[in-house]
Amino acid sequence: MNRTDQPEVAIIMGSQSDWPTMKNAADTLEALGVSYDARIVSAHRTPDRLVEFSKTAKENGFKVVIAGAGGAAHLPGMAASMTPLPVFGVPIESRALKGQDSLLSIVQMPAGIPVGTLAIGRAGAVNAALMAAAVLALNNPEIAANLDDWREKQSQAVAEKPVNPEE
Ligand code: RP5
Repeated sequence: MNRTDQPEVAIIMGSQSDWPTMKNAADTLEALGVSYDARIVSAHRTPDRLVEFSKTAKENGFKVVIAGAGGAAHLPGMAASMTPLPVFGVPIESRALKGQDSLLSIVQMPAGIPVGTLAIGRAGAVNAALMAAAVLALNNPEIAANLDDWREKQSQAVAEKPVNPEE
């Protein structure tokens, strides 16, 4: 569910088909009490929407952008070229090349316009949200405390000894 009260993080993705992956970023932000807005913005299919979003993202109140795309994944880099906000890129696991195409397209930005690139797929989406929260936590004690709690719960959830699957 999107939170609409002045969202701090924009989650953008190239296609509806990216949502099952990018929802992991949304769910993680939700768990950390970070407001977000999620929308489909395709570098190839909706270039005007990309320009409009990117050029107004900062003035619209966003502080961080998370951009997920697959294949020839231009979305994060193009968005980064048109906004001064930090952009974290999530390579979607593509069918043909298992996301290696997405990863290389996003990570290999030429010097001058950075995209903070995360891992392929779910791990990247979750970690992009954690990175966004860490950025916001620098100036937001509530998010900082939520992030500390989240990490503490993660540690507590790890058993000290492995169990056999059949037990
Ligand atoms: C990219 O093309 C999207 O980010 C998506 O990962 C990929 C495939 O899109 P669909 O053909 O599934 O819409 O722009």
